[in-house]
Parts: sequence; C-alpha cells; structure tokens
Amino acid sequence: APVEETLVLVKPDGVARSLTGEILRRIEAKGYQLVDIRLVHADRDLLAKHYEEHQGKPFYEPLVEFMESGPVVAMRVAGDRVIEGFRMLAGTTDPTTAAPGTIRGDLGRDWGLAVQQNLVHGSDSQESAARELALWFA
Ligand code: DAT
Ligand code: MG
Repeated sequence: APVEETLVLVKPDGVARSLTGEILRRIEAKGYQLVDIRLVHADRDLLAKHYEEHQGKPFYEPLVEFMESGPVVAMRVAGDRVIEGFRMLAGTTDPTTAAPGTIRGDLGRDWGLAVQQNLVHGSDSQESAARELALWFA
C-alpha cells in the first residue's frame, strides 16, 4: 500500500511567531517525510471548503477570519499512520489544556486568545486528508 499522507497547516499564529521551523523540526524528528510545502495567503473560498464541516457552528466565522488574517504554511507530510500520528504530535484542540510534549501543549498560548489560535491543523481521517490535500495542493 502507498504510504499515508496528511495535510499539515501552520496557522497564521504559528507563522507570525516564527514557529514554522520548530513545527517542521518535530515532524521530521518523528521520522515523517516532507513531500511538498507552500506559503499560502488563503482566501475565503478556500477556507470555506477546508472548514466545510464546521459551517454554521458558532466558532466558524472567527475561525475563518483568523485563518485569512495572514499567511499559512501548507505541508504535505507522509509516513506510517501519519494522520493519527501528527494529531498526536499536535495535541488536543484547546492549547490551554493540551498535553506537554505536544506542539499545542508546549507552544500554544492561553493569554485570553481564542481557541482557534492553536498553531496547527492536521487532517483527521483518510477522507479528509485526500480532500484537503487536493484543495491546498491543487
Ligand atoms: P482540530 O483542529 O483539533 O481538528 P476541529 O476540527 O474540531 O479541531 O476544529 C477546527 C478548528 O476550529 C480548531 O483547530 C479550532 C477551532 N475550534 C474548534 N472548536 C472550537 C470552539 N469550541 N471554540 C472556538 N474555536 C474552536
Ligand atoms: Mg479538525
């Protein structure tokens, strides 16, 4: 079987805080392979497709506004069970309570910032990964 791939995004807070290198370092240190990478200033159309599962939720508008507030770094990352594995590296959604040792737990901030400023996105299933990789690496 071909090796599994996932979409990782370094969100605008991660890019603005110059954490792209630290996040990629953790991905590479784990043994995952960087297959493609690009800096993208996403527009609303791309973000609406990316976050279509969250449309209508109370946090959807602030989330999209945040994601279009600055450039993001999109990465195509490959590895054995990388979809689940990267989400373990990232930690739980809310950085306030994400475990130490994870990207969100070690680097995420709780200075009254909204939970959407949690540094990274990782696809959550093989279906999501295929759909999201096609969007960001069209
Ligand atoms: P994850 O990024 O851990 O996969 P998700 O897919 O449930 O989380 O949500 C997408 C993003 O939306 C998440 O990274 C941050 C934001 N978000 C999720 N739940 C939220 C909430 N209850 N309040 C504010 N933002 C939220
Ligand atoms: Mg998600």
